[in-house]
Amino acid sequence: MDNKTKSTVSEFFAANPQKADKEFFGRTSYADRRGFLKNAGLATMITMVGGAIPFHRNMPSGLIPAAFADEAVLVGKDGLTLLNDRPVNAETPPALLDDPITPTNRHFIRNNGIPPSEVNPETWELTIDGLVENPLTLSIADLKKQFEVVTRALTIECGGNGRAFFDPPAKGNQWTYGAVACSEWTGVRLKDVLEKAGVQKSVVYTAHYGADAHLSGKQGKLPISRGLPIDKAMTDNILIAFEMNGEPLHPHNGAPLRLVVPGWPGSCSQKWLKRIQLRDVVHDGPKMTGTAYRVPNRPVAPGTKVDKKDFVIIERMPVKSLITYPANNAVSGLETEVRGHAWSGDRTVKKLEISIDFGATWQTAELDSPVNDGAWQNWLAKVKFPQSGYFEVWARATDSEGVMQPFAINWNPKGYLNNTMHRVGLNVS
Ligand SMILES: Nc1nc2c(c(=O)[nH]1)N[C@H]1C(S)=C(S)[C@@H](COP(=O)(O)O)O[C@H]1N2
Ligand SMILES: [Mo]
Repeated sequence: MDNKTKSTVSEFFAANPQKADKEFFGRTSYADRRGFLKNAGLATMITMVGGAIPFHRNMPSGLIPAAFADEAVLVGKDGLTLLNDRPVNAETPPALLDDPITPTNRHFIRNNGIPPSEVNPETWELTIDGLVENPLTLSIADLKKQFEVVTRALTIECGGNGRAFFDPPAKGNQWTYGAVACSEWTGVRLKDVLEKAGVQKSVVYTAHYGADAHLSGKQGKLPISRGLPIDKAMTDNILIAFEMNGEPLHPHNGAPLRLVVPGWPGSCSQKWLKRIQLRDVVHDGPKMTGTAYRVPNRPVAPGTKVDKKDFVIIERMPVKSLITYPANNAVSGLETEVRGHAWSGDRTVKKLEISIDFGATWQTAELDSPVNDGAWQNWLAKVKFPQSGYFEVWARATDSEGVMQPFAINWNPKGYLNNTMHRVGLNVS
């Protein structure tokens, strides 16, 4: 299923309505779907179409309202591009990421398996075990009661964001720009919870387990289980989150509980979080080993075959920026505002520059400080074009260590960490 071309939701529903129902609405059978439509689902559908649906009882299973037939519609999401339907993977066009804080309906979705279909926040439990003094089993109410609840804007970017531009291509979801977001997360600090459990001296790594199912349907087989070096896990801005933008998490973004690890590959931020185990060896769960979320230990020429033993685990994400206004291919006047975001994992961005002459000259944009550690930074520039015609706006960020975004891709076999400059084409008149 990986690496397939984009499909529209209507094609997806036409090909296999039952499956589409399950993927989109979390229900399998026709009967369930009808139940779904009569209750919460109907309300959602009504919101989506903007009015009551008098004949809703007659709607066949798998029917996506014609009003949306050609758009990628995921309930509670708006305007995302569907890259894969099994598992659901969807990215956000840059122009829809313009808000300083990403609304939930614009937060991308990266699933490795099938999300749990029945989640009950009241009975959900998180276990902390392995090499701890006191293993803990905590409900969400316990988390809220026993630990300080904090709200922070935190950036999550998928390690494979930008993979679509690799040449030779790399297998996997063909993310362009939009596997990144900065929502406001509410939860408790991972560090506080681990401290309460009592981290034993021998611990070197965490292991995270979620409740999603493997695509094969095999019981007990996990789609993904990643972890963090214990020093990273004990830093301040990693959250065990139960709210996103002031509301319960979206089902595809990990409801009812997830980790949020800003600045490191999104895969560290386990969704549908059930268990954190502390280990005295580097975690070896699915997608921790082999070449998953790893890059060669040295720069390699495009197309190079690299021995597995020469791959290292990706830690912080590199410096990067996005232009969120204007949209690519927009029509612009001779003067326009240009804006976007910039980030660099575990660092801050100190400078953002834009060019309208293919990189010959650069102008410095106004760059905000992050609202808190782990949040992306918003930037803004006023641009004057000398005449009408086709122009490109390029943006490049430089981080607190003086590292700047490159023009060319730092190619690697699995298509990770593409932080090349973002460009948008404009028709100026
Ligand atoms: N349980 C679980 N957690 C997961 C994943 C997953 O498939 N299952 N995908 C990971 C990856 S690869 C990324 S990039 C982020 C994406 O978070 P989002 O879907 O909320 O945008 O979730 C991570 N957490
Ligand atoms: Mo990811």
